[in-house]
Amino acid sequence: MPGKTKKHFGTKRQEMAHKADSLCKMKTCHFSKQEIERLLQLFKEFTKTAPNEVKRGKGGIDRTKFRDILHQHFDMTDDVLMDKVFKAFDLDNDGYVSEEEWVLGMSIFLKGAIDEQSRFCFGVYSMRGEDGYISREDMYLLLKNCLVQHQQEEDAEEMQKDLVEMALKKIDFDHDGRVSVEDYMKSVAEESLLIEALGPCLPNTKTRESFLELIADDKQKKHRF
Ligand SMILES: [Ca+2]
Ligand SMILES: [Ca+2]
Repeated sequence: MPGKTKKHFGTKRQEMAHKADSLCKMKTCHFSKQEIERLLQLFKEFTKTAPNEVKRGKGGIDRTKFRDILHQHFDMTDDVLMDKVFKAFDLDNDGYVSEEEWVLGMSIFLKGAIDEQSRFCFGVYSMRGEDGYISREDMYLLLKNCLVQHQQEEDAEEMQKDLVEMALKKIDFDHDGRVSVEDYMKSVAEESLLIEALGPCLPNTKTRESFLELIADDKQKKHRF
């Protein structure tokens, strides 16, 4: 019956508005209520093909889908880093990015203050959940992809080691041979370019702008054009 469908639709809208409202009030959320509603709509689209339990509110965006989103909307290509960004979004570590994790993660990713973003990048690089530091070994693995394949392997290995020592010198603020979150945040506060020192894990200006445009509320859109 058409009446029934309409009522159902209305309830869903209300539910979303209510959710957006409570997320909007959170201190760490930098979005307007309408932007959050757009983000929740996108979330719904991204999980459209997900199994029923996800649709019922458990789970959310899985690793593969999240990687697609980062690739499509944020030009990211490095699978290893994209998986780490996914882990940084998946705060409760259940293998899915939930609605709340999606909105709060995007808030840092797109609109975070420098200290929020450097903490986020540290989380990406430090492989959260282990010892809480970025070690020489972690840095070696992260920076490996930055170097173009060298003809002689021995030379390449030397270059990688040099690169790690150089990077460590810059971001190991207290010089104890490993990078803590404090080291990292102090280094970035002194030199903001260091924020993505170990590989791209934030949107660039172009992709940030176009994603914000995608979720902009109508008022802002009119203002812009
Ligand atoms: Ca999760
Ligand atoms: Ca240190």
